Amino acid sequence: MTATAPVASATTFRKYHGLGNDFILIDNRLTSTPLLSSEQSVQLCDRHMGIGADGVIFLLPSDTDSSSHCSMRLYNSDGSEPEMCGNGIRCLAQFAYDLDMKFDQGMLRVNTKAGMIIPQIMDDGMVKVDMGRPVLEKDDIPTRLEDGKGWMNVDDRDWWMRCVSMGNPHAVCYLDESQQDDLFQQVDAKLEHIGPLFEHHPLFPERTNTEFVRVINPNHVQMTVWERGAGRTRACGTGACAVVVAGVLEGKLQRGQQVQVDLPGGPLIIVWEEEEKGGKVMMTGPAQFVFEGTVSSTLINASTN
Ligand code: ZDR
Repeated sequence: MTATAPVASATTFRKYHGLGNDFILIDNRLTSTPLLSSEQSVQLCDRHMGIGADGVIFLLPSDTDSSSHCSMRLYNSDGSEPEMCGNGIRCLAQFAYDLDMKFDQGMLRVNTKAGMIIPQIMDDGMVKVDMGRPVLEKDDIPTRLEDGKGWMNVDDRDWWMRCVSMGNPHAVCYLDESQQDDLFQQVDAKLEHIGPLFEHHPLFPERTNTEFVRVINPNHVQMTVWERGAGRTRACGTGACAVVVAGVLEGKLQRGQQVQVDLPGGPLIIVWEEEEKGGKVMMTGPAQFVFEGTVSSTLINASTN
């Protein structure tokens, strides 16, 4: 038996990352059904037995909204399907650009399960994304915390949480400023322990992404993230947006100001526009092509059985 499967029955992919949040991109423009199942996607995300990624993203035709250029769907590395992905949509925009898709004045209108999201490739190669308006109503986030905020006792400690949806749910914790440097290190060191306790807490009916933040100054914060369905990742675009929205609501940051959010994989620039300017969140950051390849059909077929 040969080690390599016939190319004719295999699926081609490209790998991209945004600040180390890495994705397998599939050109799925010929059909509106994702070419891979959630189980197959889990296989491909495996860092030892697959390609390795935090998720698989499908570039689909625009079938639900004629004003869009395309649609995006994705699976987390655990096979769950999130509504949105901030770093992922920057990678999708770069992927579409590399496939020579037609943009409208540099912008790509993308249907997602969180509505229309509009990335734009800038002259310096960065991707700027109109992430839309944050969702703050508790039932829509969703969370059972009153008013979408409150204290939670997790791992024998009380945490003040502020919840925000950027299409997907986030619970943001600004660490007590008097001891934030120590706390940040402690939290980061035991993220694998406390992250799942937040992710699966009954206060979050759809589970949650969780961010812990320290303030460097009102235009600069640092965060670490435990992602729903993916665990510790190097970056989280929707998370960085949620962190800035929560920071404004908590009185730590200013609305309409540019904020640099340092993630483990590098910085993103986020602005939450004033209400009169539309109230949207704008995110700017990189999207990097890494390599392309063909998946062994043995791998794909194995995960369907
Ligand atoms: C956080 C994320 N990587 C991004 O960049 O926005 C999105 C991935 C989806 C996330 N794990 C979820 O909501 O389940």
